[in-house]
Amino acid sequence: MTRIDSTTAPTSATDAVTVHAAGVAEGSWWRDAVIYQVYPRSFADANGDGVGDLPGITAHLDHLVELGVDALWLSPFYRSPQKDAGYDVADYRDVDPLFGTLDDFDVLLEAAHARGVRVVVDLVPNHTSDQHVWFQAALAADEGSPERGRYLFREGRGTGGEEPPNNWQSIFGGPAWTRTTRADGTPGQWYLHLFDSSQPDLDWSNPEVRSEFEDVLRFWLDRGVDGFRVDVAHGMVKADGLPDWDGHVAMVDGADGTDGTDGTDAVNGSGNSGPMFDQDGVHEIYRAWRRILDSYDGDRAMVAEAWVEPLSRLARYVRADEMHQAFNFSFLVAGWDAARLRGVVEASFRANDAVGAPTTWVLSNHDVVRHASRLGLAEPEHRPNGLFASDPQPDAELGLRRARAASLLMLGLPGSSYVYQGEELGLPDHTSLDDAVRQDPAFFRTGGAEAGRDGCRIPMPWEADAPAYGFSPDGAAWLPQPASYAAHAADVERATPGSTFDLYRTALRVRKAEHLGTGDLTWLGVFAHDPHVVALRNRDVVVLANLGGAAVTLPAGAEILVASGELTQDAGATAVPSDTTVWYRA
Ligand code: TEU
Repeated sequence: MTRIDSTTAPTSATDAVTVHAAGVAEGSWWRDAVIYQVYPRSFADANGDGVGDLPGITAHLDHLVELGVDALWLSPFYRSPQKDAGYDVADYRDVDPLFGTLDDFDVLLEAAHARGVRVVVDLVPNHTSDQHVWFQAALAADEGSPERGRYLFREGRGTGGEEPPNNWQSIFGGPAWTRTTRADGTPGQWYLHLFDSSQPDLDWSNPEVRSEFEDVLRFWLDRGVDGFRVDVAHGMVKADGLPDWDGHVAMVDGADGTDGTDGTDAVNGSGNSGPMFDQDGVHEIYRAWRRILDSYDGDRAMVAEAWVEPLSRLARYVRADEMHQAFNFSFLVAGWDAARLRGVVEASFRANDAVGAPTTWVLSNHDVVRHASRLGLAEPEHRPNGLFASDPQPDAELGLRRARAASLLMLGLPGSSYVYQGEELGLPDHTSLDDAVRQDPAFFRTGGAEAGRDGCRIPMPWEADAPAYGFSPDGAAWLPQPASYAAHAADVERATPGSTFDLYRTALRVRKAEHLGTGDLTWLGVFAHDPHVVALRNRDVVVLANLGGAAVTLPAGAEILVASGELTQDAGATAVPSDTTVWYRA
């Protein structure tokens, strides 16, 4: 058992990480905001078609107010054939009938604002749907036409052009090129799609593409949104000539986000360093967008979804004249390892301090196995793209215990945190979905080798005893919910002291009262190299996560503010058991 007392817990100056955030105006809402991701198709279904919708979100806003979040980020609800769950946009200025109408959006925005909750919408600029008028016009137009010039059409290689223009692979599996057919039935040019073939990539060297998206930004800013989450923000600009690349196009997997200079693992550079990612030219786009946002009142903000490492490269997206935030996926992939977590936290602050930006933290979203399941896997640092029923199943109890501890660690860090719908209920993934109901294009494009992301996109359980756990009025649900969701239903959790909802609600209240989001960080020296404990001081609060097997005894008189699990007693002193995080004042 490790014991902390005043003699063994020095906090030397070298352990302090000052969070400068020099580029942030005093009082900027996003600097320390807790932002809740709503995945509209799975949040709440008001009209009974089995797919969530905007009126469903409006009807459940009080859940979010009770939770205490500052803002919502809505995944795409725009007109779309839904080939990639709305990340294939056919009309950037309209709501898909599946989700409601523009009026429904205005009602939601007003209702959120009336409750003091900001609203961030998703912008998908790397690609459109193949049903977008631009792409339809491009297919109908001649090779070399201005219509084709908005996308990346190229001649094939080989004598008859039968080979793709380069060797790039789609992130969802298979080639990143699809060949078109001419009006006369003969094969024509190829077009690039980093994702599904229904998601053709735009050519961002074309000024018309730039001005169109600037106009889309204004459309939503004029409606009153508080900001944008920018999809694939690292992918819009491709290297000149679209050169071949033998790397593997994938999400970062198992890297630790540091730049390798602090003694931890070097960067896993295979993921996103290819000619389609993180090109220098992308930053000029964000500078132009920043000027537009700054021309509006109300402190509008942008967050980059950029799977970029090391963190010093990611920090370039949050330079003072670019984005406000970038998702810290290095934290998400750090697994459940004290040294790695400390390394990522420290590297994050150092990288962002260098550009005067605050940090963000995230553990789950609609693209990854939820952390309540991920941290229950035998190797939590390895992040499969979904799970099959035939895979080794996560330990649900261990996963939830660790997830609660991980969340309380995250929420105790200075900066802004993202919470994915359902994590406040401790939801696991559906890890045994029938393949017949899967919808993620990644499942199909990998020929079933990857399960894909459906398991983390299961409709929310609102009421334990209602059909579809209250997701829809008559029990319809676009994906089946596992039986385990009954115990996690919001009505049960809201009323149960010590539930995961109760933990998040308490943590958010204390976080706000103690101003932890704008604090600084000092590592507790006694644990600075501990293989099992992450312990830091943020303002007057100590955040201590015990990832090891043995309990950690707290100093006498420690005033417990919130704990992710039951604490124990050790000779009259409070002790933190395995896989538990505590906030205390000492
Ligand atoms: O994700 C971008 C991205 O890199 C991830 O999609 C990741 O590679 C993928 O989830 C691996 O399975 C964004 C969105 O978050 C995602 O939902 C979209 O499918 C994708 O862009 C295309 O728009």
